[in-house]
Amino acid sequence: MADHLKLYHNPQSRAVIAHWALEEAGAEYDLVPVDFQAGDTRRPDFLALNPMGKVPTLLLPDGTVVTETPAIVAWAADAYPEARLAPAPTSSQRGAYYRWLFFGSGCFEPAMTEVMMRKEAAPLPRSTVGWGTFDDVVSALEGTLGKTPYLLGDGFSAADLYIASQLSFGSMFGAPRLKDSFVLQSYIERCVGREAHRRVNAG
Ligand SMILES: N[C@@H](CCC(=O)N[C@@H](CS)C(=O)NCC(=O)O)C(=O)O
Repeated sequence: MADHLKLYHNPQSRAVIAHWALEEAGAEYDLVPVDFQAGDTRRPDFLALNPMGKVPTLLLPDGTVVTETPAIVAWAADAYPEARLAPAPTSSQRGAYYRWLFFGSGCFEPAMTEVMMRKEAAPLPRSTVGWGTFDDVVSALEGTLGKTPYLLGDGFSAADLYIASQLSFGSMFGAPRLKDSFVLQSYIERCVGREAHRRVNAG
């Protein structure tokens, strides 16, 4: 059993999103460095925690393991309600909150993988793949964020933390449209300008 939360982490990975979420939540945690080059993710003790051999992986004090970045983000938001990162389950905003969290993993991430890693290939069939096209995904985000500063309106939530992180990675890796979108770039700036994100970046 761990005494604190333990976040298995690598600074060049999606684990920085989970790290930001724990910092926003005000959680006490230890970062456990995971060295990809040294093969840490393929070691039996790590695979026993996460058979996918991936970070982020979060170990709770009671021995529960949480994997998958949006699950860790959502867990942190609910486990530390005083940080106000998620609307209450009964709030009228809860549906939109789920929508955008799942949009991040179910639409943005695979759409970006397709557009960045299958550049030469014909697009996958729009009506069959769950994300339609990368253009559809970007337009959906721009449509909402062109009207309100955050996905749920005026207030930041864990859904923004996840989506802004993905948009920021996508911009960094040169995904189409993102860098040229004033709406999306100002949204990223608003989100990553938060104190908790600065603390994570400062190491
Ligand atoms: N579905 C996972 C993906 C996690 C993932 O792909 N992590 C990569 C780094 S960004 C990783 O751990 N790679 C190391 C490896 O596969 O050995 C999530 O959303 O957290």
